[in-house]
Amino acid sequence: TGAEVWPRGDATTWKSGMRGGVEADVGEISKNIVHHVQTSLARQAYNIDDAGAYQAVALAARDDLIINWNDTQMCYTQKAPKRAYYLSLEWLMGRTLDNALLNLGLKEKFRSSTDKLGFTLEDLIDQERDAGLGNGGLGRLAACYIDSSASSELPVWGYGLRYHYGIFQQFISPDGSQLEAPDPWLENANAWELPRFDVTYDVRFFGHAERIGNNRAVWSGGQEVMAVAYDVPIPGYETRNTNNIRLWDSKPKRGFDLNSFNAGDYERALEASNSASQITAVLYPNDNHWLGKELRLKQQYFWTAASLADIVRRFKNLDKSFSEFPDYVAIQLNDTHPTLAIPELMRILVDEEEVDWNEAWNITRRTFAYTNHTVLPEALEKWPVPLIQNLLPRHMQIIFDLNLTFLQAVEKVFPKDTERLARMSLIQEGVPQYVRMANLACIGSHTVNGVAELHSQLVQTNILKDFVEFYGRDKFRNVTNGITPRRWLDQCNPRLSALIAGKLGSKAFLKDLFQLEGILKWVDDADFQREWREVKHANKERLANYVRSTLGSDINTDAMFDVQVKRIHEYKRQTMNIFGVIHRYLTLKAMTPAQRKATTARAIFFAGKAAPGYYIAKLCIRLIVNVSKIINEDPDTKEYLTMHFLPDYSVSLAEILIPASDISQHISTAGTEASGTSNMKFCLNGGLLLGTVDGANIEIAEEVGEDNVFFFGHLTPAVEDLRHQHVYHPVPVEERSPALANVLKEIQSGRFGDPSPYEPLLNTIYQNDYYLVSDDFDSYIQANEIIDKEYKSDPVGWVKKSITTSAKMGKFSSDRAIMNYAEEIWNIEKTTLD
Ligand code: B1H
Repeated sequence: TGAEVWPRGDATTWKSGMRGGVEADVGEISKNIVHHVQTSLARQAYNIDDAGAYQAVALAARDDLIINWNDTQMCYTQKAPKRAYYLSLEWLMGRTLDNALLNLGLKEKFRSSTDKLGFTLEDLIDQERDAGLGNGGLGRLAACYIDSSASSELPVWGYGLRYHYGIFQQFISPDGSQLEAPDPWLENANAWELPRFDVTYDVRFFGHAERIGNNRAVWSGGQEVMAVAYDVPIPGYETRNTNNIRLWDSKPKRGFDLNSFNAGDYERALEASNSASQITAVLYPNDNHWLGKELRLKQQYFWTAASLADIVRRFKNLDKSFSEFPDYVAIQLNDTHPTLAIPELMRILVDEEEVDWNEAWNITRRTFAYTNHTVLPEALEKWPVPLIQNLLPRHMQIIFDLNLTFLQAVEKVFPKDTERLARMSLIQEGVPQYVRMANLACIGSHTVNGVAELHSQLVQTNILKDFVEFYGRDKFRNVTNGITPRRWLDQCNPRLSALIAGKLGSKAFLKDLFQLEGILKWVDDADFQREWREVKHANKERLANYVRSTLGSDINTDAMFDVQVKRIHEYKRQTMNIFGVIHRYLTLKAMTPAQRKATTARAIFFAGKAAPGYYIAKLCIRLIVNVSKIINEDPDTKEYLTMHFLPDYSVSLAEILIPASDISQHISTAGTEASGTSNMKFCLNGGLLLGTVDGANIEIAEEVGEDNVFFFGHLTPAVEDLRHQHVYHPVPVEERSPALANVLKEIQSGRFGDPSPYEPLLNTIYQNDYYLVSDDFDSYIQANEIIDKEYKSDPVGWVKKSITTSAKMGKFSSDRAIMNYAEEIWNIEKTTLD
């Protein structure tokens, strides 16, 4: 067939129907909303409620996103710049409407329009369900990065899975335990995704791989599953550039198991169909913990295979030789979860495209880069060889072949160093053997980075030390994490954003966060200090209202708001916080009423989910809830101390909690929290940081000044020694920290209800206390005493610290982080829509 001529038919007719840009006129916006009510929703003015109006407004905003999305993709196709692809198994997006309107620059116009139609924009925004396709920091980081990539006009696409069930919903049972319920977030219509039923790939599982010489093989048999693309448009702030997250949904292949079907064995046919749909059914709810489930491995391969097929197809449209692949494609591996992309690209190049093995390996290694997010040993992925062999026989061959050549190369540099070879091997020997995904990700990438300075150092000196010695230091980098100031300042804290904009004259700081420093000019200005405090107070009222309407509890908004919100994990030490609260309670109880009056009132908030299988973490929640029941009801102390566990922590709840905090806690055992990103969010919103010398806390202190953070606890180099002591020269808790021993005894006395359920939790401290709660407890209490004193006796000093902290957070914008990746790792350039 000859070249087709576009458009088909009459060009003028086409043109007259097309919109050139976004709707910028309030009247047009209203017309479009009403149009969606009438047609897309098949409803009418007299029967539309908030939920319906939200849908119509979302569809109207989506129209604008789609127009920008189309123009952006057209521009990327025409200019053919090098593109980066961010492969993440988690995308913790939260809500979209508010962000879409902000980034489109249409928020005020939509507000006028919904006002006219009789709805309050904030109420409609509140109708949206969170997209909870992630567990915690790793998934939220991906969401911040894709926002920053669009805002910075960088050609970046994300790839992920379209889980039908996101992170579980958390409830608290009457006895204080966490209960989990599924999160069927797609049960309401989702305006933010565009199904692409024409973009599909077949993904093979099982079968056999037959070598055909020249390092090639043919993989056949087994079963095939179809991947269907769903596109999620990602608008940039103050630019028409709109990037994309492509999420894959699994479906049975058309004509799957036709034999059983024809034979009337519908059950068998259905079984095959179910096992295909199962792949993208649910997000695994583990954070910082590896779980060796076959279905999880299937998810990983399904997603990497579909994504690579898509990327390779796009590259082939450029009509270039594969040797140029890395000049057009950069792929970032968000942790080791997508590491199968490395043998998959080898398979595509060698088996399907007939590229020579060594050339294919060069191409592969110039294409990938790997971000490590954790040094916790239990989080490092290791898949049993028999599992991979069975599910992905060709990939197992490729991994073994790669390993052989790799170890031969190591042997050349370090002859006869068998221990080193054993450590560096892609295969951990034993029965069964395991594939070490971090080693594979490392050798298949040109660059490996950690997510904060300290963490990047630990990666280089601990888990990948041998690889640094082999490859040299240049391959290993740091890119400190960041957060998007659009969501984490302007959207979640409109009052503060407006106050700052009033002083600086514009909202340009949302694009260049370093400009926040400009407010330091007013740090000593009494009026500005008062306004700053009023904003904080209003945000505390907003949180108090939320707590009143959800838990029914009253909160004293003059109390210091102390917040620890994050996944519940032993290394994050929520246990230390709750033990500290009990210590505070016991201290208050021992005081006279007059003494109590002199103390600093605190309202303490916890929120976070525990992995459903993480027994100790779940006990921690139970303890927090049950202690709060006693403390909050105690007439002696409740004026000075209350504590609340807010169920079902989510991005949307974080948006209420973070702006309301006076102090937030980031108290991981030194060397365990790779970065942390909520620490950045709290500080950006003027909350001070109570933390250990860990992760990004260290860099926050460097930026805002050590005087403006509250540090405590042992440093990373001491941790190993202390752990050694706990095992080999144990000292009883009573001696390590009498205060902590007293707290534990009070729990065991039954003061906070039946103590027997908590025994395993308390034993983690009594026994080897791996996370060093007892070693850090006293300095933790001291740091809290300093905080109490400063907050009460020096309110001006406090507000100055708050202003300074926020002002100095420029470095932690994800715009800075994404530019680091773009310039130093991906070698991609800004590609602006003309
Ligand atoms: C982080 C994870 C993680 N690090 C395995 N590692 C998972 C590991 O489902 N899994 O198997 C899920 C998540 N998540 C976090 O990444 C770090 O703990 C934070 O410190 C860091 O800020 C965040 C983003 O880099």
